[in-house]
Amino acid sequence: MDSNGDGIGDLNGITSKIGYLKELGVDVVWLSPIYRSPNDDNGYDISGYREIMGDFGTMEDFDRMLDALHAQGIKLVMDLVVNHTSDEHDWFKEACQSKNNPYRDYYIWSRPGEDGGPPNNWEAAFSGSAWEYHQPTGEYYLHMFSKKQPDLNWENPKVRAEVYDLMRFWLDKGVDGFRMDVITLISKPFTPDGRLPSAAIVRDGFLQPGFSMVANGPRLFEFLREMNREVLSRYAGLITVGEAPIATTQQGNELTDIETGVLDMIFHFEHMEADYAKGIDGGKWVPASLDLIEFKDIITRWQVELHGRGWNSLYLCNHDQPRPVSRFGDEGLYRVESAKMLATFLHGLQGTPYIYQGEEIGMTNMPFSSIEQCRDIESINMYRVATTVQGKPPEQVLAAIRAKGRDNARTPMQWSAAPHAGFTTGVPWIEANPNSKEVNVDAALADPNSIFHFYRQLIALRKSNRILVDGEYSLLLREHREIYAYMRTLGADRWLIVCNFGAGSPEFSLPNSEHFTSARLVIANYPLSPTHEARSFTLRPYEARIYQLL
Ligand code: TEU
Ligand code: CA
Repeated sequence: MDSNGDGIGDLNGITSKIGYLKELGVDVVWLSPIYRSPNDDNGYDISGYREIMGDFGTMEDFDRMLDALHAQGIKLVMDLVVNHTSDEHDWFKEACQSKNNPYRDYYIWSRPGEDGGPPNNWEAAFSGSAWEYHQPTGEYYLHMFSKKQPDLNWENPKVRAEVYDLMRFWLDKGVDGFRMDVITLISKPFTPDGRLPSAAIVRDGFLQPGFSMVANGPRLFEFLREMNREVLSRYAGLITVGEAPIATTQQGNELTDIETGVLDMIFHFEHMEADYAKGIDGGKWVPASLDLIEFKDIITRWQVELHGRGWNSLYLCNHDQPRPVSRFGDEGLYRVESAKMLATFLHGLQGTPYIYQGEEIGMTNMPFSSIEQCRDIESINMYRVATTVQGKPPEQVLAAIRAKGRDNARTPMQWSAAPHAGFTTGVPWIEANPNSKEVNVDAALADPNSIFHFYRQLIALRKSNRILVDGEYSLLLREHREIYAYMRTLGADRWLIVCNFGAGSPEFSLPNSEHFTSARLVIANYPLSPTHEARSFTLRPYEARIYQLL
């Protein structure tokens, strides 16, 4: 929400909407980076860790927002982005001065490779080599994301001490925890002679995906244990969630184990990749439909394997992902039904649900018709490389951005039917979705059957039913291609969750091995007649039901 008409959402705007979050039932707000930043990657490139980005307000605005959240019993989790800084951070500016500058070793530098080119074949997340040549000192520096996001050298104890210090700065202000950006990438796999080896060749050309080389590196646990000892353990009741690309369930358990873990929970990406085309020519930008069986298998593995040991975070969307109703549901005819179905699926699982702004009113992907409408460096760089170097047709590349681009989740929050979705009285930094006339908070609050009120009910259910928190998960009907059904069990209590992931009308039938004498309907996204059946029934498009079986 923009409070001053400059077209950019800000801290005072958030403060003005705390009542809305409270009504939804939100307990914790995770805020994307609000620190000083040249904004090459929407604030994930930080040039001042103890300052607020001017566009977003002042430190006084921040303090007021934090107090107002706390006054409503809502916690605040900040984004901690310490795998890299901005190239405009003072540490990096110093590091560029000379090879023997005291800050040189805050970053990762390397002589050119044998052929005078980059030291290895890693590709950056935002296209091109992960190494940028620094002419004045004749060395390359590593950047796993944009070249304006140089990676910090966690091998250097001074870097770690700086990070712990800035964490204490925010914790001493009273923030309640951190969402740690790509935290599993901080330990790089240096060879004994200090080099970083090339990645295995999985596709044509010199550059190869580099993430798998830096994820879950050799000293990751050591660093996170140190962070716990030095910072986290000194504050009571913190919430920590680590972003963990390429994490397996085993790593998930190690990181979040209730006894021996270092974080409360992680964001893994496995289910976000279930609709990637497979193989070396596949990936995020190649459209593929969701294989529901594969999706179930991924979710089930995380539910079953972490139960009683680690802890899951549950999400279908964030600022890096397209809108779930467009991606896994139906943004047209069944927008409301499918958004409620996806919400039911998510809130029935074990773990901590994360709702991304606008998901609770069923906001959809943006119909981008030109790259000029996009703001995200990932999409802009990919578009340039795909349409020039790779010679792909612009319309085809744009279609991929419409389906998967991160800007889908970054268009203005749709507060009302007013111009620019009621987000700003000025010109928004990115265009609002044209459907804001119908899809907006005002309309959702006024309609008792809205997606918003359905989310509110689901959140309330979780707060009054231990089974949703602690109950064991078991998958039903694994082979079914349209229905995702599962059971939660806690002692003698059993809840059945049935979700139709498609626009068809499949038959649900509870396996004969499951016995019950009566069924109580907990929640559903369609009206049901008083005499309806719980053992077997025909599902309507995107129908979802939760029953308590007695
Ligand atoms: O994202 C890291 C990450 O691995 C992805 O979600 C990333 O956006 C995607 O791989 C790009 O293809 C985190 C932040 O959530 C993201 O917004 C930042 O751009 C990124 O780190 C760099 O800080
Ligand atoms: Ca503003």
